[in-house]
Amino acid sequence: MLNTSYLTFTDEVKEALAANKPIVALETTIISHGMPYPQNIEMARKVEQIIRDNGAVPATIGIMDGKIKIGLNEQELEAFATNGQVEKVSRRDFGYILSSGKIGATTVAATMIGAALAGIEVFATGGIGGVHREGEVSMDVSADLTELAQTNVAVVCAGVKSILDIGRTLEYLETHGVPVVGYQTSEFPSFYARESGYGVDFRLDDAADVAAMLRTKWELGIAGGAIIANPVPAESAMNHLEIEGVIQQALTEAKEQNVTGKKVTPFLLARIKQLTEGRSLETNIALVYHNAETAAKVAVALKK
Ligand code: PSU
Ligand code: MN
Repeated sequence: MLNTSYLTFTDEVKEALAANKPIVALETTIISHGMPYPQNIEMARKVEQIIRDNGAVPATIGIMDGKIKIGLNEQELEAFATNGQVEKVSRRDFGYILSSGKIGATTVAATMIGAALAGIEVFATGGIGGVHREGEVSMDVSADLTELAQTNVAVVCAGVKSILDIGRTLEYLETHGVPVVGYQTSEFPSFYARESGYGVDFRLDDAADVAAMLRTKWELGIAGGAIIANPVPAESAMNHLEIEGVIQQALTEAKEQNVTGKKVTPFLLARIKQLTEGRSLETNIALVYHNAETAAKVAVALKK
């Protein structure tokens, strides 16, 4: 049986769980390692408000003081946004970070684990990790993908950034039985851009249809999550070809500077922001808000 003594909840989340209200999980790696201060804390606060405005309760997940916190108060949120010592936590890191009392920001994989332990079925983020370019050589494949293969949480995201190998990421997800749903799109989005040149497995246009698909899968006992791919709104989207040049440059620099392992994604995000003079960050924030809204609608539909 699951040991819930490692979990703590905010009152808001505790009440929502007890009343079987819709809840949307949120990650902390995007706050600690994905965006600079103060945009990260502004985003973290507003994304929670968007979820409330759409009828669900937000649960930002992170690790502190030997506990997996399901929901963070203002002071805790600030710590994730400003403390330079925050570790990046994926599946492998739980035992160490909890037992050592360190502060750990949860990635998509780790947030899915926390959400599932708490009984939360829907999670909103920006983009997920995937198979890195040249991943067939480096074997750099995000643990987000193996988590999606086994943990029952739907992840609403704006697709996969083309800092990754989108084609191989989709192949990997297919092999592991992870459905890739296009929410109001037939094309898999590429984070900053609405297009990628790749399709989705199924297009669904209503949150109710997404909820029905998820409920059916899980009632069948088919374990694992799903990707609900939600393109960035057109007015905030970047040009696919323009961002590609920037990504190429950031990737070359990462290679030259021997950036490897879990440092790769934060390095690339920060470099892309500099190279686009902050425009990539604006797009990133806009797509997170849109994902929060969609995730709240799916969470509400799952409770009907
Ligand atoms: N993609 C983004 N922003 C992010 C991340 C991914 O656009 O902040 C973070 C997420 O937390 C994701 C993690 O789970 O990076 C993937 O890291 P890695 O590639 O090391 O698995
Ligand atoms: Mn990696």
